Amino acid sequence: MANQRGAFIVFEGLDRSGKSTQVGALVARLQREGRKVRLQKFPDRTTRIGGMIDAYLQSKSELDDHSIHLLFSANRWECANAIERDVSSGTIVIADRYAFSGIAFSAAKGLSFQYCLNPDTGLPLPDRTVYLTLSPEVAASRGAYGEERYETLEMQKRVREQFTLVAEETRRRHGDDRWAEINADGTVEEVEALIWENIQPVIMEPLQCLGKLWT
Ligand code: T5A
Ligand code: NA
Repeated sequence: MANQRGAFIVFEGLDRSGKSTQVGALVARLQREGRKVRLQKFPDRTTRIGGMIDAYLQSKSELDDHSIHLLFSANRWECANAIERDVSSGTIVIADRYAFSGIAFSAAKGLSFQYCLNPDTGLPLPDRTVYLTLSPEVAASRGAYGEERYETLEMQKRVREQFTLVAEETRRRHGDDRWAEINADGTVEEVEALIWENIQPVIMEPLQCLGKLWT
């Protein structure tokens, strides 16, 4: 299977659900196994558009809700070719957040769901999205929210509701296999084991062509 393409796997989840912790552990594990793997964080704050997003999230600038929504999407589009190129050359690409966060956060602010979905249409379709859920009790036990915009209890509650709709939409358009919900209440090692069990088949199986999101 010399020409097998790499999988494209996305991690989404509520605040403090441990996305970055788990993405880091998974990348390290795949590297130890000798797999070609690349981590892609969204927002990618290193690009010029990413710099504008970073300033907004830190409340160093103000932007209209539509403008910032489109910037988040543009930030994904500027990375789309690299994702396609890497998976087709056999590299596994692991993304820490993606278009699903884009919809959930902007719709939670009151933009229409369909408006939020549109600009990401045609982006590389993840082979699987792992959505990490956290019970409100465990979330509260992980300490205070950070300083960034959106890190309030009220906003997180609305985001959680929107993610339920995002999950339904993804399953309806792309099938049940594309979206996996993992309970992230356990220890880092327990959650890591659940994730590995879930995504191992996706990484090992030969995959069809990379699909296009929302098409
Ligand atoms: N956004 C993003 C949009 O509005 N539109 C978009 O299109 C996109 C892509 C920045 C913001 O941008 C918004 C969403 C966000 O509000 P970000 O930079 O990904 O996005 O957000 P972060 O603040 O970095 O991520 P989170 O706060 O959501 O944290 P993580 O990555 O879920 O959690 P992690 O791994 O950093 O862990 C949090 C804490 O918990 C501990 C960790 O050590 C850490 O202290 N922890 C555990 N503790 C106990 N048990 C476990 N199993 C634990 N796992 C982790
Ligand atoms: Na994170």
